[in-house]
Amino acid sequence: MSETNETVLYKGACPHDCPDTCATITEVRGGQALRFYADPDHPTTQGWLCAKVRPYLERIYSPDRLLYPLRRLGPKGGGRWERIGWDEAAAEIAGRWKGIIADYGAAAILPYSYSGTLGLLQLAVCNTRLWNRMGASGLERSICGAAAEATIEATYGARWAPDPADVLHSKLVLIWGHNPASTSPHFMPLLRRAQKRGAHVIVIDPRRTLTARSADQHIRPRPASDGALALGLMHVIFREGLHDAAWLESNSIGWRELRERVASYTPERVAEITGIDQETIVSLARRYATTKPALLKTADGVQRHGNGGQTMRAIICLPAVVGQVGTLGGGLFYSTGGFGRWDAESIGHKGECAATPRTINMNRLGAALMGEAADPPVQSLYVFAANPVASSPNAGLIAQGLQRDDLFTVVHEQFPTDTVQYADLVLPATTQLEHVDLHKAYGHRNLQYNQQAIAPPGECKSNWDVMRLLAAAMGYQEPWLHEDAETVIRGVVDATRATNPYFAGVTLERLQAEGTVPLHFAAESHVPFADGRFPTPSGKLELRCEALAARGIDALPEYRPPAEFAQAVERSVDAISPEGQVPPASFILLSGASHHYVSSSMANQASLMTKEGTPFVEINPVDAAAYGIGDGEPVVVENSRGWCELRAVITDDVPPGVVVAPKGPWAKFSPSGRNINWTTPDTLADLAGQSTFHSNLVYIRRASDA
Ligand SMILES: Nc1nc2c(c(=O)[nH]1)N[C@H]1C(S)=C(S)[C@@H](COP(=O)(O)OP(=O)(O)OC[C@H]3O[C@@H](n4cnc5c(=O)[nH]c(N)nc54)[C@H](O)[C@@H]3O)O[C@H]1N2
Ligand SMILES: Nc1nc2c(c(=O)[nH]1)N[C@H]1C(S)=C(S)[C@@H](COP(=O)(O)OP(=O)(O)OC[C@H]3O[C@@H](n4cnc5c(=O)[nH]c(N)nc54)[C@H](O)[C@@H]3O)O[C@H]1N2
Ligand code: SF4
Ligand SMILES: [Mo]
Repeated sequence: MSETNETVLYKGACPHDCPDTCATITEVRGGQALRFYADPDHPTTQGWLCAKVRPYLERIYSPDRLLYPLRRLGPKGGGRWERIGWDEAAAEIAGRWKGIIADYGAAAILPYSYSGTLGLLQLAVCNTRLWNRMGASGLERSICGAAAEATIEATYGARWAPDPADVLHSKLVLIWGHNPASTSPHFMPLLRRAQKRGAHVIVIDPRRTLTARSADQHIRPRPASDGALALGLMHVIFREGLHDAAWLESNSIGWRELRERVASYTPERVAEITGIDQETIVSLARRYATTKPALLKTADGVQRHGNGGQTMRAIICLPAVVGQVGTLGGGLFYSTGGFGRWDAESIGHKGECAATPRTINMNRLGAALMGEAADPPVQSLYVFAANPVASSPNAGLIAQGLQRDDLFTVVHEQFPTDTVQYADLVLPATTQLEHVDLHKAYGHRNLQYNQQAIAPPGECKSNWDVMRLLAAAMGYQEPWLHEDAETVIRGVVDATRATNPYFAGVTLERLQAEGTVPLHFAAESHVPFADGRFPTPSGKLELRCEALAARGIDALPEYRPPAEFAQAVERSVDAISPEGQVPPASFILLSGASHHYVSSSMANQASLMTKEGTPFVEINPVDAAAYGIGDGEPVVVENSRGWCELRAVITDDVPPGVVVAPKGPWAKFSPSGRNINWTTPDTLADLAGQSTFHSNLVYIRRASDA
């Protein structure tokens, strides 16, 4: 950090939950960040930042930043605070925790964090060390991509994806349940170039997204019917002999059983399930099987349904069936995250600690606070790098749980979020410009070091510095709870390099000097799985997966509709309408990424809120007419879990029967003081404890019809 009057440039990494993990530069003079922009030399950042992060200094220097520790005055949620010092805060937290540990055991303490930052130090290390030492409850981190991670690891053995630039070799790009124009913007120029070079781009998404608009073809299945579509495509491919039998025979197990499984997924049946006509299904299958190289790029849309695990399983089998795994410009692109697998022991020191007493699924936070976690009850919640009241499912129940008088809640945050509102103690957090960290990406194959560019404002502290302070207050002596930031990062980098070949040549010194360091790929390992070796139990790509079978899961992909949709009729009778009226129809509500926020991060930044507009729900003109809803009119979206008010946007970007309200808006800045997560289900999917945000049936009425 420089306080001098010279201009100094600091290399950094965008910390947000976005596959692009952009390389940034902060220009500092006299201790002030004057400019913040993209590193022109980074292979995927390519010298530009997205609309969300370009005005980042607004966020860093926002007058809304939390600057001092605060203690609640008056009732929970009342928004009255007094400023306290860090020593007092740490002593109070340690005192409360020691009491809880004495009365209930450390399992009564639950740390809750997710993806405010994706840093090695500020997230991965802070998720583990202190809590392992304490013996606190563990958190099952399944709000985002758990089903995809589990199914890809089961089927392929590792989450390895091509270099994004290899799309320039693709002749077909199938983008499935993924909206990179908003969620991975740096993929778009590459996709455009591939398209100009003749690649045919197909988007499969019920909604006409920004990505779908610029595709050559847009296919719109009914939500959560994608599993049937994938099995139907395989049906046609096998029936017409378009599968790559030679590749399947030598590189996979279970392809004949899979062929049998898909026999019943005729185009007739699949058309009925998906709402896509038979000709489109057949021609998509033929095109996918015969245009090579064919890249299948998917992300998180399809897995956030009740049947999301098996849907992912079915989709990720496709590249194998057509022999595209391990080809340049072909294969599966979900995440590059598997290459940068850190050495886990050096992160969490779990081997030196007792077993985690229990694990609570983060999607069940409200239920856990309200008694589902009973033995012991959760008596203290420590939230950092997350905003569950805005971003987690069934948020009304979370807000209710957070009002329990006997719950001690600490929230470490940059801003006064919806979750901060319910804290007993609030701790002020640094931003990415004010701390160091190391990042790997899930959308490219480089490591990025983030230098500290400016001093923290007020009394803000980084996650790791707070962990160290709390460890000291608790009296924990282990040296690994007291190391400085660089020592921690060095330790993890060195340990990872010793076991992970992609870290060959990576050192802290190099990271600090170069900022961006590419992971190491030998020429023959540039294309994942090109050598036909899969780190699965069988060493092959497992279309039939015994490891899943051992967990009571179908060993082959299968399609079943999500239970929430099957129960539509009964649900409409029980608790929907207080007057006992049964509304005439329910809608499937999808709530994917907004264009201008990352989850709820940045959704308090005035310039971005203006661009995104009043929190809205998109409704098809046919449905709007049937309900007498006008464009721009306030509507109430509701179900048995809760309700919120949104602005109606009438558009055929959504098909009849489906409505879309993006995640992100804060409850406190929404018309009714609630957001869409007051309606989303906290039911778990068929696999990996995955969230099911999109398997959400809602009713809609005009707000004026009380
Ligand atoms: N601008 C922006 N960028 C982000 C984020 C953000 O909030 N805003 N969030 C970040 C995070 S945390 C994540 S996990 C990633 C997510 O990245 P993506 O997965 O690309 O984003 P989503 O919008 O969650 O889902 C993608 C699409 O799935 C579609 N979808 C929903 N249900 C179905 C279905 O049943 N079938 C099909 N075929 N499609 C379906 C939705 O309409 C949506 O367009 O993005 C990251 N990047
Ligand atoms: N309806 C609906 N809801 C969804 C989804 C959906 O598809 N639909 N998607 C889900 C997905 S994919 C995800 S990943 C989750 C994300 O959910 P969360 O992980 O809760 O992410 P955010 O809502 O962005 O909240 C992150 C918070 O961390 C804070 N923060 C940032 N950096 C730091 C730091 O260094 N230290 C500390 N202490 N705080 C920091 C930010 O200010 C922000 O308030 O949301 C989920 N919510
Ligand atoms: S949010 Fe994504 S695209 Fe935007 S700057 Fe960060 S990493 Fe890059
Ligand atoms: Mo996510």
